[in-house]
Amino acid sequence: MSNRIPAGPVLGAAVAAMLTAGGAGALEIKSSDVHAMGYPTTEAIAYMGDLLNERSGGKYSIKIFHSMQLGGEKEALEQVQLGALEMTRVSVGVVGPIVDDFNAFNLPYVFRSIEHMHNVVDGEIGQELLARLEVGGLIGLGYMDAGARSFYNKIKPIREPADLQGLKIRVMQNPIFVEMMSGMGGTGIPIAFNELYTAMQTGVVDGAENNPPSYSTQKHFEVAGYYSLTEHLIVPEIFVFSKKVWDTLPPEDQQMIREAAKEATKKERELWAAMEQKAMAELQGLGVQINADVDKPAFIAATAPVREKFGEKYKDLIVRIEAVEG
Ligand code: BDP
Repeated sequence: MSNRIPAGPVLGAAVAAMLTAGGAGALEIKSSDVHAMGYPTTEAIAYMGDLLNERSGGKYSIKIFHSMQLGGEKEALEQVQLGALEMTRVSVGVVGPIVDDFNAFNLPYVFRSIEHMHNVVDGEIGQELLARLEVGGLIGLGYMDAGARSFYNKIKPIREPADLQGLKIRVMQNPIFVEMMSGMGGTGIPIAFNELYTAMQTGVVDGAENNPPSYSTQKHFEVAGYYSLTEHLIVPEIFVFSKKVWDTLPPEDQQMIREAAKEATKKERELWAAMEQKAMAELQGLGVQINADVDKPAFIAATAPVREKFGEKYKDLIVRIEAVEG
C-alpha cells in the first residue's frame, strides 16, 4: 500500500551503501570464464564477489562474463594483461605460453593423483609460480580443480596409444600439447574452446580431450560419443588479476582480495567434487560410450619422451614436483 521511503537508520545505511558502491574508489571487477554459471569455477568466483562486496561494504563487486561472452582464454589473458579486464579464470594449460614454468604442470602424467597436484599447487612450488606471473602482467590469485582430462572422439574407444593414430584431436592453445599428441601417436590441433563444438561437428577434428564436466556441459557428447578414461593430464584451473589494475589498489584491499580468493578456491573444490560425480552419472544415462578399459601404463610410456624433452628444460621444478607426496 505504502511506497514511502523508510526513514531513519535503514535509509541511512542504504544511502551509505549506494554512495560507496557508486562513489570514488569503487570497483566492479569484471571477470571472464568460458563456462556458464552453475559450473564450479563461475560459482566460486560469484562467491568471491559476494564475500568482497560484503567485506568492503559495497566498494568491490565482481561482474562475471561467463559462457565465452568474451571469447576464448588466450584473448581473455591478453585483456587482463592490458588492464581492459580485471580478472579471468582460465586453465593452466594456456598460461604456459606466458610464464613458461607453468608447462611443468602441463606435462602428461606429471601428477600422480589429484592429491599430488593439490600438494604441489598449495605448497611452495605452486605459490612460487603464482608469483612469477607478475612478469607477465598478471597477479596469480589461486588455483582451482579441474580433475583429469581424457580423450573423446566420434569414431572409436581409445584403449592404447595406437588407437590415436590417424585421429585429429583438438588440444588447448599451447604447443606443448601438440607434442604430447605426437608422442601418443595422434595429431594435436590447437583450437580455442569456444570453437570446438563446431570443429568437431564439421570434422575439422575427430575429437578432443577434457574432464567429464566440460565434456558434459558443453554437450560435446552430441558430436563425439566415445569417452575413454586415459586421464593423461591433471591441469588445474587458475584465476588471475590484472597487475595494471592491482597496482592502483591500496595494500589492505589487495589483502582482502587475496583472502576472498583463497576462500573461492576452497569453495570451487567442494563444488568440483560434486560436479564430477554428477557429470559421470549423467553421461552414462545419455548413452555415451564410456570406456574404462585403458592401458594407462602404455600411455605413460608413450609420453615419456615428452616428459624427458621438457623435463630437461624444467628439470629443477620436475624433481621438486616428483618429491612432493601424494
Ligand atoms: C576446461 C577448462 C577451461 C578450458 C577448457 C579447454 O575448465 O578453462 O578452456 O577445458 O579445453 O576443462 O579449453
